Amino acid sequence: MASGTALIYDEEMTTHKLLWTDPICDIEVPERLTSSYEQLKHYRLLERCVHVPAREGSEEEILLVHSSEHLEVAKSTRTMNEEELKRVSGNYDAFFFHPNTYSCARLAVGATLQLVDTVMSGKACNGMALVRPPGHHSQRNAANGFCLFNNVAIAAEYAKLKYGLQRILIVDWDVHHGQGTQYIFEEDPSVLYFSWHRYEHQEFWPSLKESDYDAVGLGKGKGFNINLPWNKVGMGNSDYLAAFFHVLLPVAFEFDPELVLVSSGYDSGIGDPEGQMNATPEVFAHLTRFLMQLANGKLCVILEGGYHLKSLSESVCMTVKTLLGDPVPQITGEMAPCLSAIESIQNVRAAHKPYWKWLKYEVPPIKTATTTHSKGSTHLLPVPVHLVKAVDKTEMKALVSGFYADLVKDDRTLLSLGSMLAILDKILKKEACNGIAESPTAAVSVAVALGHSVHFGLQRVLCIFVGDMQIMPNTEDGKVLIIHICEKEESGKTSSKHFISLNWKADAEGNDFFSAVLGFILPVAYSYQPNLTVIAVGPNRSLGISEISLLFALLQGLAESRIFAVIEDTEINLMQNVAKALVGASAPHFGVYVPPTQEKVNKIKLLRDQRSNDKGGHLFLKENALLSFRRNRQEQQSGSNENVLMGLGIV
Ligand code: X5A
Ligand code: ZN
Repeated sequence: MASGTALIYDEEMTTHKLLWTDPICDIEVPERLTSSYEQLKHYRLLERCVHVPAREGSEEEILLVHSSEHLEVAKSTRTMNEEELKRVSGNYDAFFFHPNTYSCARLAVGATLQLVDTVMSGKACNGMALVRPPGHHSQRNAANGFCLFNNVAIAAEYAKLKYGLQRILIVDWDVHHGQGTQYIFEEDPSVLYFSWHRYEHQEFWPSLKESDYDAVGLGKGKGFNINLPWNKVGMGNSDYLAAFFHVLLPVAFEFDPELVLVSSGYDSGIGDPEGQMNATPEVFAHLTRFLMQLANGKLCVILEGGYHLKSLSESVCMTVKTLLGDPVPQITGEMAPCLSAIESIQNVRAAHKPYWKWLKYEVPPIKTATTTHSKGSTHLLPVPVHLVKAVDKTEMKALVSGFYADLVKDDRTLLSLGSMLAILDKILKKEACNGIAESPTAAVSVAVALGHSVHFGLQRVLCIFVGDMQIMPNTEDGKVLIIHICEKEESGKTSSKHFISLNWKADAEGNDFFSAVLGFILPVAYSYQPNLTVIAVGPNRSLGISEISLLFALLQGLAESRIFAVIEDTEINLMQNVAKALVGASAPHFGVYVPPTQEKVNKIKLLRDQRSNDKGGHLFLKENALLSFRRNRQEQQSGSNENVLMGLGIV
């Protein structure tokens, strides 16, 4: 069993530098190498590594990946003057030549191959190469994004050839998409390429369609190219860990590589001017530690980007320290990935589900979602909830104009519909388990929500209205069941198969509502088997806060706990209690159970009878069933377990 960590570095690679002004390229400086190296020295990590000299990669090795034209152009720059260098550089997107560039690039290739040899021969079990220029943007026939030769891609081809490897994993945690590496291995199932990258819906460099999650590889290589685009800046430790847990690691373990190469850019770390991300240096210790579990520990880390010298050098140290086997530092901060990250993760998982068995399990959704605007009362919620960005006004106008234009009377309504739909979408896509929306007009919001849910494809939506509400006519026939709980008898509206009017005014203690919930609402709900439960609370509600919380608490057994709350004219107290019930923080407290009045018992009985006539299967207890249950309960006191089960209808 091999041991030791190799470190490969050659000061010569600091001689490649920008000779003119170019605001795009001026961050790729020689100090990136020297400051990383100095920091390794400072932490006394250097002296613990096995030092392996760099060498120049041969032309033959470079030709494993690149065209001879590309090699010749690069070679020809050795003798050029500044003006000529500038002209050739201008042929590429974000690259600069220096008379020493060619030689440095050959050293970068050779250093990478030395690392592969050291690890493959067992002289060390893992290691890192500090190289410049970087490689992952470089393509068969072109320099690109500070890269001349694709060091890591050459190393993969070299390892396949020299050691007969059949499965190599490349993990590209640089913040940019290594499109060069993707192109080289697109059709190659023996190299699994994973890259996460700042993308912002194709706004961020290199702004390619093929950097998105749906680029999964081509031909035989289908499933072996994994892109995880970050559509927001500010991704942090938890987003990176979630990406490893839910995308990279399941696939990597299933792939079972014989060697792991890391395109190790640290521009994905905090402080980097390119990445604008928030991950701290410690996260790289964790990422490294995870990858050490693959390929019998054969892990080669090769430097790519990283432009904040302090962040870069600290992250390099975290990586090397972990390669050496030191304990990994604790990760601090919020441990839940952000919604945008979850969205990207879910998209890439969906795109790769056909190719990887281990992606088949479901990713747990976030618990409760709500939006930021809508009067800004969310900070008063007593429990952690996820904030969703509302759909913006123009987007919203376009969306509602199709179906619901007639419902939208003013801007405030439009705005609240925007928040409402953003939350509902998370629930429909199973990215959030449940959510709360505030609305100035709950009836309108609910009408839109129901339409939207049915449009999305839900077959059964249970909707419980509490309070006075002008319930919009429901045109989604059969797909929505409405229970309206209100104080006043509704004239002209009779209960039907899909509409139930339940007049109920809770007594002072409120706990006679139990009998309505247990005796009617839950049985109806369970026999309906909704895919989503919507609970809307409007004005003049006849139920108190604890009765409403009870509804939320007890309806979580349905629709995979998917509950959407729409609350009109926020009463912060109500919001707080609903939020508590949704995150499962606490159940409402009731005093002593008071049986309902005869009038209420009759009311429930009447509704039940109506329902029973309508529908075949139901969960109402018939009088005799109730009797037999009671009898068994009495017998149970004599201590027979079987009778308990019988009482519960299990045997
Ligand atoms: C290796 C690397 C970034 C190029 C950015 C060009 N390249 N705007 O991080
Ligand atoms: Zn980069």
